[in-house]
Amino acid sequence: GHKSYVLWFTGLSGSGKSTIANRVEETLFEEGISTYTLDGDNIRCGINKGLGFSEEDRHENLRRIAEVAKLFVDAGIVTVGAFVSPLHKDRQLVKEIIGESDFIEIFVDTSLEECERRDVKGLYKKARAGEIKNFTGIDAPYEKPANPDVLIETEKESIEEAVKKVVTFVKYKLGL
Ligand code: GGZ
Repeated sequence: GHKSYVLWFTGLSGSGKSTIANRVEETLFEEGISTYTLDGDNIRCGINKGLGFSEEDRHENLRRIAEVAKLFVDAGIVTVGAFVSPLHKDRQLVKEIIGESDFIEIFVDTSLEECERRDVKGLYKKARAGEIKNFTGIDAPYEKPANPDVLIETEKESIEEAVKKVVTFVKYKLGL
């Protein structure tokens, strides 16, 4: 088997991280690499049911995700995580739990203006109207990673280019 990594996507809601993460997983899978994706759908509805979006709950959400990701990596699976993970200290904790040498940080840098313009799920509108509290970018902070392993600027590059960039980096790390 190959060495394994956690590919940790961080970025605003609507930044495109899930879309890119899913295509990266597909591509790696097609190349015969075992992968698994952790995201809000399989985590916040399951083991983290009941956690909300306060700073404390996000911290606990991310801590548990990191522990789960670590188990997957120990099992030899390239593990993709796509979470807003807005605070530097929480991403730092995630990295420490997983282990720095197994952790690849990918910053999907899409401006708040663009995320709000896209507003795929209508959440920004609700947040502006005060119907959702503690919404990242509106009334909760997003701290940009200072030194991500991969930087994706969705307003300057296509999804295909972004996916290729991540896949190339990961394959290089895997020695493939
Ligand atoms: C941010 C929220 C919020 C608030 C619901 N703030 O675009 P989405 O819908 O699918 O992705 C967002 C997701 C964020 O969950 P995470 O587990 O990734 O967050 S964190 O890492 O901060 O724990 C969004 C939706 O949940 N959502 N309320 N208040 N995003």
